[in-house]
Amino acid sequence: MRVLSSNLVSHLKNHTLRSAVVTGSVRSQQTEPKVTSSRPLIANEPESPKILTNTIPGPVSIQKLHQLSQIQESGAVQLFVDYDRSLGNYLVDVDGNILLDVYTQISSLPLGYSHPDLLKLLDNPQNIKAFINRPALGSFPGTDWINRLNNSLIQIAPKGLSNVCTMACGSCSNENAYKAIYIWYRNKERGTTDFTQEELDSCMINQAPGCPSYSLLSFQGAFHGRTMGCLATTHSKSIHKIDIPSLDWPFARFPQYLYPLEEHQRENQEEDKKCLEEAEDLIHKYNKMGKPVAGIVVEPIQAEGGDNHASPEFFRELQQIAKRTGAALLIDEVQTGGGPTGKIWCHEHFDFPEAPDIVTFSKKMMTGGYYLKEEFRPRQAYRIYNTWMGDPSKIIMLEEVIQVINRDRLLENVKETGAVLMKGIQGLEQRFPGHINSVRGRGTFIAFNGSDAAKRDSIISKLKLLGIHAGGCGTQTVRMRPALIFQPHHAHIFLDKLETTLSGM
Ligand code: PSZ
Repeated sequence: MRVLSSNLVSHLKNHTLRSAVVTGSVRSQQTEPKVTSSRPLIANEPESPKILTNTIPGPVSIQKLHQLSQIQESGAVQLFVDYDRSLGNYLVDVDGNILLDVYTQISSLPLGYSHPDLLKLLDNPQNIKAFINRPALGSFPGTDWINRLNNSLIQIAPKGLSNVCTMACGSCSNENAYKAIYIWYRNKERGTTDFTQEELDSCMINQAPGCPSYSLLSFQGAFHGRTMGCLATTHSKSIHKIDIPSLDWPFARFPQYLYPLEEHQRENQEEDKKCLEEAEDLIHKYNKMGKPVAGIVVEPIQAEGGDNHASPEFFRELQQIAKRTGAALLIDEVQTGGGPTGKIWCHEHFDFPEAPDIVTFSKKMMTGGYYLKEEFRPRQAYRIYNTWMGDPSKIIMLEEVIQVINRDRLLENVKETGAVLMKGIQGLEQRFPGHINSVRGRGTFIAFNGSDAAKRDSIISKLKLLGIHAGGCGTQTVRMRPALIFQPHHAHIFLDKLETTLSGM
């Protein structure tokens, strides 16, 4: 294996700081911010959080939770939201509490709540028809569908990926992308010949050769969804997997870095190397076992698993392993895509010499789906297909989201705000090393660890009572997932409340 000449530090932890310095927009430099920091992006947004109840969820949420529990399992419900009153970065709950939302519906609101430009879409009668006439897109696309795709998904396609397939959610994007990989792999093996009768017959009884014993390599700590195929590649929490039959597919260790990165370069490079060797060894092992590895699936930042980062060198070498072993490389950008890392696609930070084979998305992209190289298109219709194949109304919204991102320079805003957050949390880490550690991130996609799981949980619940709605991931991580309209003045409110929380511990 190529020796890794990584400089993790320059690419990861300080990434946000460095990029902000380059644009001259860090507050401490006292230069006039170049971007949007002084001008609120959302008119009439609340100025600060306001908490009215002694507990969150408050009494109204609790009462509704009780009612909902009569109808369905509701253990994951945190609170009920008043979406009429929620605006911008502020979520208003049914008890009237106003919370600064840095979790944003599990990282899925690009422009926060009730963005005026999205609301305006409903003034256009043409759009209303698109909202109420949901087509079976794979068979009956509308007149404007091609334009819509060109103005949205194609406009922001990762370099080198010219094809796109829309889907409803993240899991179904991954699930279908896995199928695209298997079809591609089998085509390579089969050459140009058609399916044999034996293949056609055996697939009907779930047997080889029609259903080949291919596998997909994933990573420990990964989250790719909860549907059957995806679940075989998800390794974040046992509660997601328990009782569900799974597949014998290989999974390798994902790097676990020591922080601060600048003090652990050697160990972390070593960690990259070990994980990459394990991945390549596993692929060879499974290939020999008769379960050829057709693809590798990986998140650019393992999100649910605890915001685990790996270096650009790790990802570039992983791509080389895929090439050497004939496997496809799928980058799951469901949580990282759409701008929170300061680029539309997180993998753009990795400087891949060529595009990954498939990139899946959902969440901030409004629609699910995946980009693919043309060779990953099945040659026959209906092999990757479902009723809706996405939803044109989501594409109309995405089109608008992209325009707002460009007009309001939201990627610059993310970098600038990310730098403020990173600097502030690092400062708090230095003051409260017994409470938090391992601050890391790109853009506003930032996380830090509590000293243990209980401390993390306590930080999140104390923050909530101070009006900050934050989320956790992994075993002891607090994650920041604000909208792209989260500005430096919001970051300062967050930092202030985090400081109060940590001081009181
Ligand atoms: O709390 C949780 O466990 C959740 S709920 C949704 C997610 C985690 N994440 C969704 C997700 C993801 O983060 C990555 C990287 N890949 C795929 C998925 C699945 O997307 P959905 O939830 O849209 O099916």
